[in-house]
Amino acid sequence: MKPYPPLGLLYLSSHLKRRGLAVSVFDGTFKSAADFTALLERERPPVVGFYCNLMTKRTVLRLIPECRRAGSLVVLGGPDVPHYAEDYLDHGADVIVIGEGERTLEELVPRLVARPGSRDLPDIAGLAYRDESGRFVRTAPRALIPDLDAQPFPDREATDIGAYLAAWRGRHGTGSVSLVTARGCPYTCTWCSRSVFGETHRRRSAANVADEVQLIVDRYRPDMLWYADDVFTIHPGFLTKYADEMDRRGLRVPFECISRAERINPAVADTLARLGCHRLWIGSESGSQKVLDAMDRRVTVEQVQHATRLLQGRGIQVGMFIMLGYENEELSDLEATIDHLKRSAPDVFLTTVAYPIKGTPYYERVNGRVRRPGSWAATTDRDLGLADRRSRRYYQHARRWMTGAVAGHAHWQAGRYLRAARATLSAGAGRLGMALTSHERES
Ligand code: B12
Ligand code: SF4
Repeated sequence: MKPYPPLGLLYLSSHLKRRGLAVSVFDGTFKSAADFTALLERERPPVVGFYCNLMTKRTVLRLIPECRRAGSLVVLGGPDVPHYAEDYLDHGADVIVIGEGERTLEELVPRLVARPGSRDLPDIAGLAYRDESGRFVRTAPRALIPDLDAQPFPDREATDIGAYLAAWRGRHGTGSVSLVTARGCPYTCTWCSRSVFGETHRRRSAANVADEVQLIVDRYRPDMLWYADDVFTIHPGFLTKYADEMDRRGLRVPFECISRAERINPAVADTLARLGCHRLWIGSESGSQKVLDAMDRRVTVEQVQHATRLLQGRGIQVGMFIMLGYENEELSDLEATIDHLKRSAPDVFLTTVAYPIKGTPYYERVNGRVRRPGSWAATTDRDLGLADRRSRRYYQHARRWMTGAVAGHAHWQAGRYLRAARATLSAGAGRLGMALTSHERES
């Protein structure tokens, strides 16, 4: 229950409206499939576009036939489509948009509306489709939008931000709104999908971002912001300018963001505190340098621990993402991660078992051993396993071990001995489970 609206769709909506196209957004977060069907039947839109990522894929595949029954053409975009374009076309999509959607849709939609039956689209960059003879066509790559400041802000009025804030406040007492200050990340972490923006980085100016925040504050009065950038502190010069700009306007809204440990130094931590950062998430991933290097994370375990101290010393909470089950991870690497978590004491950490997303270097590395536990349509890349990796059950136990050991340590340090004992027992049960399942493999 920390929902955010789909920013990509809201960007597409504002862009297309500015170009004079009639667009409406169906945001499914608080709605049902029946609401969508009713809308389809009422409006019968000539073109329906869907945002496809690992989470929306199955719903999209379920709704495509309904769109076709209503006489709508189906266009798909988002991070999951570039590497599965043919599969999506085989499951009923008419056209796939690869990369940023704004300019591609601006050219594509009028063409589809004017000639719905035609698939003569080779001059529109950023597409994949089957031509009239059934041949798979991929057009030239779409150039990235050079000036993000020239783009309109996301069309938040096209969805119900009030419903999002109400959901947040009902559950957490505070309401949050998301925005992005940049697009793309130039780093090369092996498991990360950069299928939309590539390995590029473009950013908006400090004044342009502050204008958007001013608008968000005036219109929606959130208690918090979520900067959904890949690496919020990637550019220290931007951060300082942005903090100055916000100060000048008397704007200070608490926020959460994600960054990288080596992009945090004392000056950056001071600026984050000045801006109102309440929690910063770090992709810490592992306490084993061997595993971090294999992931091409380009960061050291010590840098993560140092950044955590710098941030917590300024009252900023630290959240960490931890990944289990990466290539060649041994028991000693898991032990190193527990040790790292005890030393750095993040305020919260979340664990994921590594999964190879198609198109990533990790996927390429393990390809051949990738196992899909069902048909392509019934599964997503989140379900992909590796032939000789330890079983899911093993990693469930490893999670229990990790969370129990780290919590036990923290309780012990704080003198909460009963809770420390309980957590340590839970860790022991996890460790035992690992021993009992260490012979199991995924498939
Ligand atoms: C913020 C974020 C989150 C947030 C909030 C999500 C939200 N509702 O806003 C949280 C933390 C909850 C989250 C969770 C997860 N996320 Co996430 N997330 C992001 C992140 C960092 C930013 C998304 C964003 O706003 N981008 C900015 C907009 C402008 O870009 P965009 O959405 O891609 O839209 C553009 C194009 O894709 C295209 N487009 C989009 N839709 C459409 C539709 C049509 C019809 C067309 C033509 C074009 C088009 O045009 C848009 C404008 O140019 C992205 C990485 C990234 N930088 O995009 C990952 C990312 C989307 N997440 C990802 C993943 C894997 C997840 C999780 C599954 C992780 C997990 N293990 O649990 C969960 C799933 C949660 C869920 N229910 O969806 C992957 C998706 C990979 C994939 N192949 O699908 C990404 C790409 C990260 C990565 N690099 O691997 N995520
Ligand atoms: S995980 Fe983060 S830092 Fe690494 S490539 Fe992806 S977005 Fe960039």
